Amino acid sequence: MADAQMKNAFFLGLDSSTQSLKAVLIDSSFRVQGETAVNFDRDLPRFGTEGGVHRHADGLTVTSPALMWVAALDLLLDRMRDGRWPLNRVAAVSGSGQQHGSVWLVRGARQVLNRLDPGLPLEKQLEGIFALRDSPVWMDSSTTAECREREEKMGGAQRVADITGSRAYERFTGNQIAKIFKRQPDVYGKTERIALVSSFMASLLTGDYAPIDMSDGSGMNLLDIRRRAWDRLAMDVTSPNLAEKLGEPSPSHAVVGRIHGRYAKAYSFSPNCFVIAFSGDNPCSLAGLRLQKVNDAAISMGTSDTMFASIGTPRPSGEEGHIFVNPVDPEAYMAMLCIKNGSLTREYVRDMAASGSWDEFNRKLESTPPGNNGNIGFYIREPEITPPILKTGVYRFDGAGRSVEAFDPAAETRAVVEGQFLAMRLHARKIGISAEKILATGGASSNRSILKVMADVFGVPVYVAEQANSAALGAACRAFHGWLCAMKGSFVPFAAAMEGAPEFQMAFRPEPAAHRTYDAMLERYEELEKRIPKK
Ligand code: XUL
Repeated sequence: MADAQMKNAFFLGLDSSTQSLKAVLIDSSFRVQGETAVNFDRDLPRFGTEGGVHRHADGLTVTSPALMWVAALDLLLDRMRDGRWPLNRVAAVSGSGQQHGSVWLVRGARQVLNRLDPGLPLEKQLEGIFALRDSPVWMDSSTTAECREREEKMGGAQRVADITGSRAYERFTGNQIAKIFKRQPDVYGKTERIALVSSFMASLLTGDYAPIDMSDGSGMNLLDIRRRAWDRLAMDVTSPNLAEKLGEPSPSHAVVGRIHGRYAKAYSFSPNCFVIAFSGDNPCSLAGLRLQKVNDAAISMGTSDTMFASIGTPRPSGEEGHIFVNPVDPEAYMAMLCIKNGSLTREYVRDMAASGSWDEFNRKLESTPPGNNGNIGFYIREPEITPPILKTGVYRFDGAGRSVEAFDPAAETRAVVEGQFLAMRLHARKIGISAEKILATGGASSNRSILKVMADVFGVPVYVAEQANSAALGAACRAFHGWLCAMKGSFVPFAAAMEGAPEFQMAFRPEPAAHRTYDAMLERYEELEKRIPKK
């Protein structure tokens, strides 16, 4: 039955990221049939965000208005309808969300969701459901005190990592919850449900509280990643009655409901359309890039840069990196590093050293030799996550290890790109990622000059996913996978579900001489990194 239905079916992936809400529609041969997006700053200027967020005066707190995500969903759906997408043939929808962000829903919100009206904008219907108007997002780094407290109460950073997959991190939702419980007890008290961005977006579609999936749920410092259940101690040190407010976590491939009648009426979705658990953007990218073999790694270059890989046995580090439950294989895990100084930092150097032009940036980058004549730079424009460097600043060292004020513009362009990949290689090794091939994705993956440095630093072939939106595409693939599992009545391996998906294109093989230069440079980089002021 599944095979016959599959031929005519479409699968929809949404990606609620920091700066935009995107949609990708695929058919059952994984061909992209539609793409559209809502950019928060441009399309919803009344929310006053910059890059999709509000940065608060303390320099640490970063939030987004939760209602903006609601308004964005209607706008996105309108665009799909106006673009005549065959929404009536969508068999399943799933989604991706920026990780760690939390949405605080007030008592009674569930009834409001249940009763969504097709005739009214979502924003009007849902403006009253939030216990907290401004949702903390992953860029927030205001919870250092809560992190230290968690590590102390749970028996140290390594112990927290052993249980939850990561030591306590400022942006991880459990620490954000602990902060709100402490500083805004009234908000905590009136909250019925705390959702992640991913599960919140799923809730808008099902018209009910959708569960947090285990993969995105691993980014909270609350889930026991081996038992795949909330950890009692981690919950107890956070806040009272938390399990009730979070609900039970669900496997990432599970059907969490059918689409609410509102969307059937207003946008002609089939009332049978399944909603598959939404997950985090990095887990969804792993699905979109089909990383299933151990040591197949990906580097995603967006607002933040991340590097991740599927792994079999988790070896969490009490110092850095993350281990999450794998989003497409309930037995496996994924390892990940998040580097906050990603595209905005590359753009800072482009503006400073290459008159704001990528062409000029690339020309300058290519005019310099691998190894940059020994020059190494650290561009910490935002408090950094990997390695943890809270104090912002730019640090430059010449070939003799002397601190210098500036490089010439060409050296500046190479220093930022080499520095980012050397940091990834160094820190990925520490959480058990030893890449044998790398799939590049995200905005900067279309920049071939940058990809060449990536191949040479890691010494492995670099492939590109022709679809730059790997999180949205991954969400669509997960919609397909979840639907297939539901139709077959049992778990179908993701690799089998994805048979027939197009191959990725190789962009570069490493040049052995350049790679040797980087082998030697890595040690110097590690030494210099220790000299950077961290706080
Ligand atoms: C991952 C992380 C970021 C966000 C951005 O831990 O914080 O990659 O998911 O979208």
